[in-house]
Amino acid sequence: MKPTNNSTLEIISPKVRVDDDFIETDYEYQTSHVKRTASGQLQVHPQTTALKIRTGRQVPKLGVMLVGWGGNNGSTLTAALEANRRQLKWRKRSGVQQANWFGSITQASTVFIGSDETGSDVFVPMKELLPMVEPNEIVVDGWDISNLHLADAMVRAEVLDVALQDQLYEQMAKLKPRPSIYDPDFIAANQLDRANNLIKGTRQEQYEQIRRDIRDFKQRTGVDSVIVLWTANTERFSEVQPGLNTTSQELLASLKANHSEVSPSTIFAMASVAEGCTYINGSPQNTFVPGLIQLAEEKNVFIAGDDFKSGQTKIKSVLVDFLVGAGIKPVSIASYNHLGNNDGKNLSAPQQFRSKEISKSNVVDDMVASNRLLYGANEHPDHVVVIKYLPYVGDSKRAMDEYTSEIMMGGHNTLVIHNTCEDSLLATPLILDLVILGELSTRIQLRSAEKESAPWVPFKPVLSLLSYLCKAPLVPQGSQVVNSLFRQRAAIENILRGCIGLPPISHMTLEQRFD
Ligand code: NAI
Ligand code: DG6
Repeated sequence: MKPTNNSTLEIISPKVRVDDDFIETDYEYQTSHVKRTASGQLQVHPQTTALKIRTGRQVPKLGVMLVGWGGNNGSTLTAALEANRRQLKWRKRSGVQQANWFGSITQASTVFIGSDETGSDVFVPMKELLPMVEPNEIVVDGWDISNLHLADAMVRAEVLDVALQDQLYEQMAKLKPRPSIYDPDFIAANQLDRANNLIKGTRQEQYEQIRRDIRDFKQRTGVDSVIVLWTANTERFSEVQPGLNTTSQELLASLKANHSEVSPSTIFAMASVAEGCTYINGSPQNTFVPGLIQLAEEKNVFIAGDDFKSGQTKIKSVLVDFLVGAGIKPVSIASYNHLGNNDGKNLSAPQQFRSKEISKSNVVDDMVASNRLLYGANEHPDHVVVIKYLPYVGDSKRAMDEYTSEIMMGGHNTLVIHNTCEDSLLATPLILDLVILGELSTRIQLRSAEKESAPWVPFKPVLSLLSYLCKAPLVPQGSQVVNSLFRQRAAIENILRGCIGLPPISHMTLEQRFD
């Protein structure tokens, strides 16, 4: 069985069946259930569950609607899609550069498959594991409170080389963001001069307009499915209160009553869910108030977020995992950022900074909690996050981190990291992965193999599989938040492997360690 038509991979297994519609596997899911006894003993019960997993093979024509389309990320994604589609090349001082998707796990990373007869490891591109949306086929549209067309938005962003911008300008000038919802109470006051492309009316009327926009996009382009993704400015947190937004009914009533605490991003998410479209939040604010989560659950529509995990936080979710896993105790983490793009300008306002501070700060919690040999029950490393707006550096964000850890016998180890990069060139490939993996997730279902009549079930509406790409992963109620990048990636790889009948990667390599 070849998982995709152009895959170099062929699975030879009686447990995998393929027809025109599905790849179906018989899968033994092995896990351990732990019980705590009254005396504090941990009883571990290894469990094996017989499952069937199936993945739809028909890849839809995917439309992506970006909220904040004319921003640095939105314009860079649009330019990158076009540049890759046309396989553009351009001259830089250092030579000729070709369009690529570096930084995307689906497009530019490989997955370990097994060892060959010489004992060498064999890897294949992640995108060859299962049928996935091809970036060149994605159709983009979106909204922005600024009316600049996408070519001028790309120029304003100052992210891409000018020689590339020149090749894209004419095409991108044809793309114009739809008017959007502007509420100056939610984003920084310094964004006012961009706000010239607005949907007027009450919140209910704005919601109806967004729903019409989604339907209009579908109808004009003929896309089969749409994902809506927020890459607009970071909003302040909205209040969460009984009577306002703690249930779906409350939220719908608050929308109708034009309640001032229903944020633009929550209106977009409500409209997206009502249209049956997956909604992804690339910013830190609490768009997903409890009433919104309930709405998504009632409609069985995916929601995922929060906040792209692109640079400093990604490293943190590797480094702290490594330190704690090595039995070393991080005791102080200081993270400074300065950047000069519009994101930095918006984050220079206290309430918007606070949203980002929260999302950047919780990232070490689960790793600290995993090791009670190092940390007491309420003990936590000191952790500060500072962000400063420095216009001159533009999109070239500087992130400086100092990690101090306690090592043996009261010794100390301090690591200092300085990270400079174009922020939007790290975030854009994540947007691509979010929509590709988000779409793929709609085609994966599993069921118990024990009863023939057991129904196929999809992932829960809160799509935690995308945690790898998010700073503050939203997970279903009662599930554990996992921030460790290694564990997040392992979840993606092993689920994709399970879909084609391969076991999880254990790295045991017993065949190489025993005769
Ligand atoms: P940006 O400021 O360049 O773009 C945001 C765009 O959203 C602007 O064009 C603005 O006019 C528009 N906008 C604001 N409110 C809107 C609304 N209600 N409806 C429609 N459009 C609206 O910011 P950038 O750099 O593109 O980042 C976007 C978001 O992604 C920010 O919230 C940022 O914090 C978040 N993010 C960015 C990362 C990165 O590495 N670039 C990583 C993690 C998160
Ligand atoms: C300042 O940190 C600006 C932010 O928007 C970040 O650039 C963005 O959230 C990326 O953060 P990180 O921690 O993943 O590098």
